[in-house]
Amino acid sequence: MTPEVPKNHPRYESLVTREKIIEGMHQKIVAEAGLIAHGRGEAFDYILGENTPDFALKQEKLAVITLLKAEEPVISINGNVAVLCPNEIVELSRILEAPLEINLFYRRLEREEAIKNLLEKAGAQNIYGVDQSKQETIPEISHQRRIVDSRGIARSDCVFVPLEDGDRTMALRKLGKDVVTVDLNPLSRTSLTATVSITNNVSRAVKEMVSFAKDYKNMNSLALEDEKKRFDNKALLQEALKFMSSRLEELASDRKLFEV
Ligand code: PTJ
Repeated sequence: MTPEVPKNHPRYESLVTREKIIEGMHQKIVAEAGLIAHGRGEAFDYILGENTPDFALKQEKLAVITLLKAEEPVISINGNVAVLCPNEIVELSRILEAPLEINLFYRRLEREEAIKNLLEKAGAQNIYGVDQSKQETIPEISHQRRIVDSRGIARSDCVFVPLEDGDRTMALRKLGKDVVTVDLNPLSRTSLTATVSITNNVSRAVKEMVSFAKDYKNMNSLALEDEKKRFDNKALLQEALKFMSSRLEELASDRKLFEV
């Protein structure tokens, strides 16, 4: 049973999100390690100011363009993402025409079922990753995530993998696939090796990507290519780290902060 979070609590949003993750774990949607992952994310989000900075909006635009230009984009879903932004990820999948595939690090049938139900409630129709007759193995990946859907990740040229572990990102890149990710830690192996890294909270990032996807969807291919040239993934990732470090410096020099 989760406690009521008082609306006037100064950290209301953060506490409500934390409760969603805990409740998700009780419902077998989120892995136990998902709680630890969430805590790590929260710490980085605190440094970010719990808002989307300009560089992240640019990363999100580059991510959406990359997914729109892909031949067979796929969105990989894990427990944390399913709980944090089910409606938004289903909408993004619809706009980008990128199927959703459940692909878990801590793979268990009951979790796959629970995530499938949650996504269906949010409006998803054809969810990959749960039909055993369509399973294929990617030998380059060393853990449970090697089992993928033959209609989805197996043949996709561009996989969106929010909140990912580094091994799979590297394996998918080695297989020649583009990888788009969201990870609040700009120094994680995932962030460093993805084709496009978004340094933002997945709850904000996916919502903003939906809005960019609506804008870009009707752009012709040449205009989209020109727009893409405005953004450089590595430079934006460097900007993310510089942003975090200068924010820490600013906070450290803010005397008022220490007068509480
Ligand atoms: O549901 P499963 O079984 O597939 O497991 C999912 C987790 C997330 C538990 C699994 O993939 C895992 O262990 O991931 P890691 O290696 O802990 O990496 C998660 C990354 O996501 C870390 O770098 C966190 O900083 C980051 N992160 C956590 N919460 C958020 C986040 N990034 C963006 N938004 C968040 N809300």
